[in-house]
Amino acid sequence: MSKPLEGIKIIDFTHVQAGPACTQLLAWFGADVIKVERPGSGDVTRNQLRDIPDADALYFTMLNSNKRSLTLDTKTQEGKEVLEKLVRESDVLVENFGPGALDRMGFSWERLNELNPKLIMASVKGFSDGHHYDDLKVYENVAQCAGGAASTTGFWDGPPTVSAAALGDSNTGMHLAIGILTAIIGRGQTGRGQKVAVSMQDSVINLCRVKLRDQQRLDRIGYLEEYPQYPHGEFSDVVPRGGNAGGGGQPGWVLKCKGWETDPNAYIYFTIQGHAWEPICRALGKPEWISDPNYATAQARQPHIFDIFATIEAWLADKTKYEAVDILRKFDIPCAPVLSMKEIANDPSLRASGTIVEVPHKERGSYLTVGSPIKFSGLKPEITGSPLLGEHTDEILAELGYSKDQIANLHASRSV
Ligand code: CAO
Repeated sequence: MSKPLEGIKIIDFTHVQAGPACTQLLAWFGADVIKVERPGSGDVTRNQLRDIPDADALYFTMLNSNKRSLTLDTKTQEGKEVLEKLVRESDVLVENFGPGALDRMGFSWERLNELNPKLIMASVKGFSDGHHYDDLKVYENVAQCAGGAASTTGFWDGPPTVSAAALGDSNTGMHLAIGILTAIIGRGQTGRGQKVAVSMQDSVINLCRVKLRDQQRLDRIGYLEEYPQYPHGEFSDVVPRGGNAGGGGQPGWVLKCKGWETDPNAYIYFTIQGHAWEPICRALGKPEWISDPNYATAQARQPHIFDIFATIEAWLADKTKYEAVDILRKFDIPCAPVLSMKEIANDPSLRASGTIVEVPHKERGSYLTVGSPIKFSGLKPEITGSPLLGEHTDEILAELGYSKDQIANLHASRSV
């Protein structure tokens, strides 16, 4: 099976999560991704949260599959020369260092462009260039707070809350991947590379657009009818935290199922889609609600939506989350069980689709990781284990034209 990105060489100067998530995706689709790491230590995540002594941590292995690893100290003269050669032969350089780090290293965009005008340089930073916070270093939760996600997540009587989903990190990496692919297509038209920059704040905001929608509605009419605060509670002048309310025109909530007292995930998400009201009433054994004026329209239901959810919960009390979904799916009701990570890890459908895969690793044995969430008819990405630190150093140097003696000298000077 052909890999569409085969032949694209990427210098992967990334670390932690945002950058590595981007380059891993491109590697899955066939790009030759060369992870450049500091000799001796490498990406900090190799050592963070280790579960097996002396073996790369899952934090690293799950973000760096399908890549090759080159150790290179880019602060030595010899290291800089190797990087320059690599830049001349590559299509893309991806980095997510702190602000200014690449410039300090001597590889500003201007310099890279001079070395290879066809090169695409792709950067992740916490804030966009020129933003009043553009000097800040940023991690996941900082971005979620700066991007509007935290102020609108959680319950109204609790503090701003961050999501477990990596909205700041992996999400930014996915935006960057789209930018890189766009720049590659652009290069096909102009023959020139360009700089692609994505900020973590901007990427979070892009996912929080419905909350920006809500802010403008609130400014105009003073209330938001799909939030739990409506119609009995108070609205201030900012979008409130709405708990588990549905974000669109369909009310929904997380509802208890059989066993919730002891199982923290014995819940389903239940959505009341307007046109599905009749099937919902039939599923619940409440056919009288179909034509009752207090229930028949979405507007009539909203003032007592939590009473309706309580009735549904009473119906769910003797059903497991799986049994409930099996009944509700027959009535075309949008719903799903709340799945734990353990259930996801063992889900046969996710294994069959390649979304969760088990791959071999030289030190760890096999480990579980994510496969491509994007499915193609003409490509089935094959996920391989992450590289050991410097595993491909000599191989990559030889490809760049270094002789055995020169490679030995680079090792001796600790530049690789
Ligand atoms: N050889 C020599 N030096 C190297 C090197 C190599 N192969 N690779 C990196 N370095 C050096 C850099 O040149 C830089 O040195 P200086 O600060 O002296 O110029 C340093 O290592 C890296 O600095 P950093 O600021 O990137 O690292 P940090 O641990 O202090 O900060 C982070 C980490 C993530 C907060 C910061 O990189 C950042 O804000 N990145 C942008 C936003 C981002 O991507 N955050 C998401 C991280 S995922 O949660």
